[in-house]
Amino acid sequence: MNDTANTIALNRCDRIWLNARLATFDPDRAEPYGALTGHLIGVKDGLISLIALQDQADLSAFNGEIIDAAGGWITPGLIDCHTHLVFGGNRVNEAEMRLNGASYEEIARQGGGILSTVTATRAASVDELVAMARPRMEALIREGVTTIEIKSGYGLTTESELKMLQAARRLGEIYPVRISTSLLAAHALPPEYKGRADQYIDLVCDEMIPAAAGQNLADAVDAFCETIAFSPEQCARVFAAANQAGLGIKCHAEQLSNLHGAEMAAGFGAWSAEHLEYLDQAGIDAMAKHGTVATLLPGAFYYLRETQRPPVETLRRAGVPIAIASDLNPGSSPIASLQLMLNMACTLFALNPEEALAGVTRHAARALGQSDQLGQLRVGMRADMVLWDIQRPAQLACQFGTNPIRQRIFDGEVTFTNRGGSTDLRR
Ligand code: DI6
Ligand code: FE
Repeated sequence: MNDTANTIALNRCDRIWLNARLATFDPDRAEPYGALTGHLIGVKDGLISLIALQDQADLSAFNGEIIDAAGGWITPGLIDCHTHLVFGGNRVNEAEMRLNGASYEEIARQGGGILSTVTATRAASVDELVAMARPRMEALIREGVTTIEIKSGYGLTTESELKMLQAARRLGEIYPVRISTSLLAAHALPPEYKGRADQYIDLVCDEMIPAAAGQNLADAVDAFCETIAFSPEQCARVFAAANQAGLGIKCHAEQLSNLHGAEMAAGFGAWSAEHLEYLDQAGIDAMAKHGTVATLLPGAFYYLRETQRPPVETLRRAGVPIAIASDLNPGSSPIASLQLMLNMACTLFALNPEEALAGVTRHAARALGQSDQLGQLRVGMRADMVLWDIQRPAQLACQFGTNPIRQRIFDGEVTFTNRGGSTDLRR
């Protein structure tokens, strides 16, 4: 990787950034944030092709594009590794009920909650779902998010679950963003299966998972392991089917109670277990053993006014990688901001800024099974990056609301700049 003095070959780049500071999040670099100063970064064919000392580079012979970062920081593109960004309708009425005293579980038991979004989602076409999702997608793109995981789970029939995944894939065609999709058919029991949860799980395993895998609509399978959703045994059947279909595994676990869902999911080699407020030591040990990422979702904790915090210190001590995501959804986290989550992860869950940022870069990539190509500034990885007007990386977690993004870079191309230019965010 290191060339000799003054002979660094820039011909392996078609675009370079000079005068940047790099927060690489490369674990092989000792500095906090994997920070590098005095280095240029170059891209070619959508990949990071060079990271090298700037004063050893011969710029005179370079005929690609040169961008002056003017002392700004470049980080990997942000990754929101847990969202329910595609859905019909909204639940502002229920939010108002909760603000007047009703609980999330009470509303769910009355047929509201997830099921009211199911009704609205079933009634929508793919085009309508895409149209409704666009403002949420654009908000994340403006913040420097370059990869977004999107779950189904508001259709709960084969046809409407696939429709949600089609809408998610379509968003990835419209916008310069990488979409990772998860089939979350085991999110809630559809009303037509009332009292027959095991039969619904049969449908998920025998029909939905093979269909989603066969049409390449899902990258992973998720399940909501909770008293108001599905038991660990039912979720285990779903994950066995996911394994058989060759899909990744993710699990909503220990959000409202401890059913030992994370331990069960880790045993299936899950990429991640998510929420985890009620996670216990056995769950942590299993996640550490199997390399399962702990995805923490401070937006849902905040919005539901939870008081039980996830066991961050114990996760840390066990060496479980911690990711942070928005959980963007209409009920428990109607918040289209990953930058706000960086702050909440620190203020509510006591992560430090470096951990929070690793949680939306390197560890988020791992929670999507893509740690080999996303989430770090490293030669050979995808050139998804953000150039920020900040003095130090911690600013991204310690301030909120000013969005200090200067350039969003996707596949090596500058796709958004807040210094004028087009406001159309599409490809
Ligand atoms: N846990 C959550 O926080 C979301 N889904 C889940 O399993 C909530 C989804 C919703 O309320 O619509
Ligand atoms: Fe969720």
